[in-house]
Amino acid sequence: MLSPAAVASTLLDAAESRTSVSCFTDADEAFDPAAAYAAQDLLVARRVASGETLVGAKLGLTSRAKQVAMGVDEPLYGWLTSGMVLREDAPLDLSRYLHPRVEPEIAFVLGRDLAGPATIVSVLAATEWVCPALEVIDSRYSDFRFALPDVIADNASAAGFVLGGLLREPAALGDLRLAGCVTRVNGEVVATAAGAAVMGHPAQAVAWLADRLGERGRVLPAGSIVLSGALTNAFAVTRGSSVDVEIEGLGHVGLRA
Ligand code: OOG
Ligand code: MG
Repeated sequence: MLSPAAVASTLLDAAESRTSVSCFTDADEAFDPAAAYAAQDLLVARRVASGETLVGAKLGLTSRAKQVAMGVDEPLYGWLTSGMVLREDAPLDLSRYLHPRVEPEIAFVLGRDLAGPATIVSVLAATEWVCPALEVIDSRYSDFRFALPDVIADNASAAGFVLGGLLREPAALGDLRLAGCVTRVNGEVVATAAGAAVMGHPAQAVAWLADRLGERGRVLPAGSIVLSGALTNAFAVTRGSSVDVEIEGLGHVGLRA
């Protein structure tokens, strides 16, 4: 039986050295989501102990597009730390990643604590701002292939994120389910979607997270940034490439590598 501490160390070392590791589920059939979240907790705690701060949380695999692409049919969550904060005006430093991919997301910034059980209504009531975001994901597993417990332990492939566009108060938003999303790579449209791609409504994904945390006696604190999960598949980034996303009502967010 793999210990959560050994799993966390292996993944932290892999991230540090930008090398890939093989899936833990290949070696140990008993490595399940509960064991994987225990490893994730330790991994995030070590990042915090080494000087990073917790800035929020992320949902993963909340859209059908992502679940099909990754071959995993359930959502998961992970944590965002200060070391993952990126800027739109600074080129993405590719040397920090192994095989980075970028994906379009809708971000929520909480003005109040959010506890489960939550609903779309309670999430929007606790939300101060909604804005467009790009997430940089980078898997520590070879070929970006994993089963659900592996990617949970790997903090949901979290590697970086940038918030952009307009900061919109929930009350000033139109229907987020119908918000169109256009993603361009090097100026070319590569994917289109609408907010409903994420669990029917992106706030539903945040409610799912609050419920999962509630089961573990945890609350999402005011000030948290929550990425609700990619609306479309992710796109590999290489030197010189640009990714631009526009979400109706929320504006533009972009990254250059
Ligand atoms: C897992 C993380 C997925 C999302 O937004 O769906 C994710 C992965 O695809 O590596 O962040
Ligand atoms: Mg994501």
